Amino acid sequence: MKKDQIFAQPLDKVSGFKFDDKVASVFADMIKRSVPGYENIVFMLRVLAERFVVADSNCYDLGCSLGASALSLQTGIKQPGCRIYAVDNSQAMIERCRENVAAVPSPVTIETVCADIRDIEFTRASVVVLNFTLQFIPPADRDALLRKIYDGMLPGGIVVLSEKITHDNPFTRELLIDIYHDWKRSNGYSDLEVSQKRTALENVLFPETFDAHRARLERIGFQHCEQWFQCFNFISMVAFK
Ligand code: GEK
Repeated sequence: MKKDQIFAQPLDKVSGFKFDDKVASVFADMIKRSVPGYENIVFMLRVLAERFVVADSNCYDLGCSLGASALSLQTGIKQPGCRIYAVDNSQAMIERCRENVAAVPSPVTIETVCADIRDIEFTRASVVVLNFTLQFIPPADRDALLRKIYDGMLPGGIVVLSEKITHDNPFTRELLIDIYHDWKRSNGYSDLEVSQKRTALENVLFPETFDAHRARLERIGFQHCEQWFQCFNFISMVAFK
């Protein structure tokens, strides 16, 4: 696994974070050292898939990056006639995702799609995963995207939404960010790397509170929206149609 050193050297100007070739080539290491609980969440997707994927349905891994979530869903699917769509608008990610998917023979097809997740159609969806992807969609577009997902889902289907969150309470907000940065440093990132990455994400990743996410999901019609995982300011939710 190639080590992420993208922000290791001082940059004259820190530009907005992009999922380009440089990032895609170190992404497996980057996400493991930057998202607490990532591996745990990805692993659990197979458990959710085993329970909620029904025969002849579709699953969607939206913002699939290298395909980790799609591959986990694939392992859990035991029903016939299912297909997984792994979608990302980064060409560099999708190319690598395609290679990763091809390396794992399975009766469940994963179709890789290079597209903006706001532009795709959803049909007969039983499990839809947005694993740390909605946070990169402009907040003004989030309702429409989730509504479209809801409309394309089968009754009883689930959406799994993992996000970096923020908190209304300033004490909690700052404390969790601080502890999160301690964790990043314990994973080998320097103060400079932590600070330059934070700047790069400033106008790219827009976190919301858990309450805001739940309110949106409920407004759209999802039921029983629960948080099933949390590590510091990173959570994963599940909601049912
Ligand atoms: C995982 N889910 O390993 N349309 C399509 N893709 C997008 C869009 C968009 N509008 N915006 C961002 N992306 C993965 C990890 S990473 C999370 C997801 C992170 C894609 C972007 O190209 C990137 O690959 C992914 O969403 C977010 O389980 O880097 O924190």
